[in-house]
Amino acid sequence: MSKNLNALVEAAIFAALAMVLSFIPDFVNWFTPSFGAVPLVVFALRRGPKYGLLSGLLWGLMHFVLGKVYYLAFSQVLIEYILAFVSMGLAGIFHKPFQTAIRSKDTKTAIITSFLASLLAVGVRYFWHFLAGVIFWGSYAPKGMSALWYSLSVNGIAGLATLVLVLISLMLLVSAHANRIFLPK
Ligand code: 218
Repeated sequence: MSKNLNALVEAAIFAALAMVLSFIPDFVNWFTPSFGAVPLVVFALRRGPKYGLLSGLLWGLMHFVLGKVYYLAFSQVLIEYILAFVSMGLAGIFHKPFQTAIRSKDTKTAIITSFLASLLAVGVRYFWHFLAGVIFWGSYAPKGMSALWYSLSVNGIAGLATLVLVLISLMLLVSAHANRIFLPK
């Protein structure tokens, strides 16, 4: 298989993996971390931003196919299921310094660059959810709480929880099987 095709197939596989993990937990709770963020950041660091953004887009689109879209408005869906999920691929911007560090067995630099990649990807994604929260989800706020504070607390907690989850996972993967996971043959 050509290198290109290999990366495309992997983009679809990692998006599917992310989508499966999005079913944990199987009830609606906007505070819970996004488990699917783990394979998506791993893939973006493995293949770079172009394929990472594509995989994020596929992950977002799968929500439509599987009926997992929470629809309040067209622009809200565009922000939360296209822009937000595509943003996860931004982690791939760090794939060159990250891969150089893995190749030279510089675990410390690899972990630092993977942390920056995660911070960027998860940060940008949850910024979109925060924005959508302020504009569209304000009526769900508890009585007396402003839409801004409600969105900041909900998406701040979910974003931080996601970030912690991704950071711990990357630390384990980078220190255990980095070459096999992050360096394509
Ligand atoms: C305050 C608030 N509540 C709910 C949402 C919707 N939201 C939050 C996080 C992630 C996702 C994508 C599906 O996992 C959605 C739709 C919000 N933005 N703000």
